[in-house]
Amino acid sequence: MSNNYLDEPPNMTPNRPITFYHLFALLLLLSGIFEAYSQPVPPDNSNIPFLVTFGKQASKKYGDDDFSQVFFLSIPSSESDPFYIRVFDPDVGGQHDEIYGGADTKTKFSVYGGTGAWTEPDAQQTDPIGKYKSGTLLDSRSFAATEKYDNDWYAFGPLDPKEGEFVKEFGGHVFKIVAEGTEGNDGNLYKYFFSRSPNVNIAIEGANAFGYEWTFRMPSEKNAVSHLYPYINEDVISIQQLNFDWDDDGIIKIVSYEKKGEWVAMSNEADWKSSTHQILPTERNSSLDIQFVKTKEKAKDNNNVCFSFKNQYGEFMRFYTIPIGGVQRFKYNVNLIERLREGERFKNDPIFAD
Ligand SMILES: [Ca+2]
Ligand SMILES: [Ca+2]
Ligand SMILES: [Ca+2]
Repeated sequence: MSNNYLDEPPNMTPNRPITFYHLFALLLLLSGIFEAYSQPVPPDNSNIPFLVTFGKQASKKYGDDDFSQVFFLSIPSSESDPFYIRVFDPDVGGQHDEIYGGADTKTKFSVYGGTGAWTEPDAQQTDPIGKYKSGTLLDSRSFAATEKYDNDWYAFGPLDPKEGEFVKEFGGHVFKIVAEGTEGNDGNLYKYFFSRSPNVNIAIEGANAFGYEWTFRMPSEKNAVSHLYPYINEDVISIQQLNFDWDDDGIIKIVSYEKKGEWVAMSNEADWKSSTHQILPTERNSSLDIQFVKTKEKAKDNNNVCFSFKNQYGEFMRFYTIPIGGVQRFKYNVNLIERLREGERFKNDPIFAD
């Protein structure tokens, strides 16, 4: 391909045969389709290696505030084929897990569907209190340390999509999976995949997963950046972010069309920090990019952190694995000089100070 193609701006010549730009556009389209099919939790686009749930005797200094983690899966109502909830490394021992003084921890995974699974107000809170286990229990299993499921998958199911709670707002049926650290003081590190198959990961088209509070392990590499993508609907005018046990591991910042990197108040050891941030109309109907950036010289290798968001009404907000409305990027001016100036301006921006 000649350099001419690369140097020309797109869409200048009508009736042009297939060009670099067409191929590029096709590639973008295909990557978009691929994205809509991918359903691991945490998602690939988060750069979060594992979810974490500790046993209830664990110290909160290990990074889990409540020894419980809840996710929801929404499946389009047109779906009728059975599916499986696959859990990677559900055991608490051997590889991946965080063990203190012997592996004595049990984690119970429970799958709920039916009326109230999501619509029960307690299910949309972030603490494991009240009727948060609402709905119909469809399947449940406890795991301790076991070689059989160490560094390997366990599959709940087959599940019938119609057994989820029908929610008109989502155009589909919603399932809930609760992970509880019922015994012990160790950390269970695990991942989910919502799959067509019990034995391999085959994504369910159009499905999406979300949680209100994510407790997760940061990558161990220095300068690593992890992401969460809270959806900002048209009613949001301000958000309150809450984070627990960040352990002074670097910077947590909000990136959006309007925010190049607005720092949030950051927690240290076993405490919560929160801060409130304004949302502009241009930041609505799509997802913010919350970046967790490891900046320290001595990177921590086992930092677990919890994160959640409230809107101005005090309602917890959903972080989807496939960001709704796409992920916002800061809107640089198109003019290169302006863009460079903006980069300069924001470099020294104090942004948010606690
Ligand atoms: Ca393990
Ligand atoms: Ca232990
Ligand atoms: Ca931590």
